[in-house]
Amino acid sequence: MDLSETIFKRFRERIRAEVKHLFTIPIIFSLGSGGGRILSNINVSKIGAVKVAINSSIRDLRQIEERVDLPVPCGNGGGSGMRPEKGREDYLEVAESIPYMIEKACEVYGCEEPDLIVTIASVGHGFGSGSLPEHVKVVKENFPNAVQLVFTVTPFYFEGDAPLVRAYRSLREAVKHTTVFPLSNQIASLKMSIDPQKIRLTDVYHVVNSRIAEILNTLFEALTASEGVRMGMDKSDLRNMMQGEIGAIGMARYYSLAGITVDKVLQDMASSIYARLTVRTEGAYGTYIIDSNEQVPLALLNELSRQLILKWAFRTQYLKPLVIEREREGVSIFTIMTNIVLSKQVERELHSLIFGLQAGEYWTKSFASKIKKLFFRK
Ligand SMILES: Nc1nc2c(ncn2[C@@H]2O[C@H](COP(=O)(O)OP(=O)(O)OP(=O)(O)O)[C@@H](O)[C@H]2O)c(=O)[nH]1
Ligand SMILES: [Mg+2]
Repeated sequence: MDLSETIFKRFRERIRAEVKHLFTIPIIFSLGSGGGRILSNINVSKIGAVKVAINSSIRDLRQIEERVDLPVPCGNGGGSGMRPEKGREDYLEVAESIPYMIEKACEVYGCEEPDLIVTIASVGHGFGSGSLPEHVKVVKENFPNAVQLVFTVTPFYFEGDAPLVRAYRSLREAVKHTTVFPLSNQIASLKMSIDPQKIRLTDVYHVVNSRIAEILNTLFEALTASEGVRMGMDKSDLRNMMQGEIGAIGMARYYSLAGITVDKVLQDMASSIYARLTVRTEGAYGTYIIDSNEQVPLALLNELSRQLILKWAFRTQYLKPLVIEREREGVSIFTIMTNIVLSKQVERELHSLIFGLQAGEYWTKSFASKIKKLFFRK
């Protein structure tokens, strides 16, 4: 064994000994019917989280009750009728019990306090849209030290302009309290090459839900790794990175790292980001996670960092990768980017709506002015 290898080995062992940080995710909430269906696909057998589905529709809760731990009905049980104000009222009936649920989940999980509190909401109709801003506020006020990871599915364009306006109105309020990761149904279906106008809606939902659940399951698995952490990330690193209104997460998965180029990784990560992003001129905050069944070569880390800075406008300030090497199937690589402005995202989405960048995306000018008023009023 030559000298540099010995030093490298010692270095590796030292990093390993120092890193104890893996995040606790004791609870995952869902808000709304779509949110509940995605939550029902989340696999918590390894991460140990309690799944809590909150909704004003008892019928929709029944559909998933076997695949969540706690269905929480509210309102009159018949849905919030596409009225966000009603959704908000319905949620406020149970809002007080949210901190208790989180504490109980911590007890079950065996942690003092949560590192991460996850929420998956579907916005565009009544309950999800109305409850989201209240929910993120309650969580933030009661658990100021926890990092909130909030995912929201947004409507397909064919649903009409009202759901989109409701969705963005809800997001606009929610981002005052925390960074939100939007997952657009429209963009997801386009990037997965499914045409929502040709295939039955339930099938489209099914495909989109499975894909989103796959991304989240793999992400949670990495964030809760209990071994093999070669280069760690702390709760404060994660918190620092959650900047600005909007964030995005991209994932690439391979059987092995052999023959994988960084260009390919970036391409694959970009194709799994279901939002139209415009990074602020000051750049994006973010980092990446590699959860691998083989040793990760330094060259890959070097090149990935370099390209994210060069091509994705990442600032280096919070760029602290999480590198995990352990027995598992394949390699998963994620990027988490934040510090994106909601109005910029809407602007880009509007652009493709109005000018029809993709078939089936054409929309009217009156809709544009409606949604523009939401964001671009001086
Ligand atoms: N990906 C995905 N999106 C869904 C699903 N169900 C609904 N959505 C989307 O989520 C948005 C909100 O719909 P719901 O979740 O049904 O609404 P809700 O919050 O239950 O609202 P109310 O029923 O009016 O109280 C819609 O615009 C749909 O496009 C689903 O199973 N998967
Ligand atoms: Mg509903």
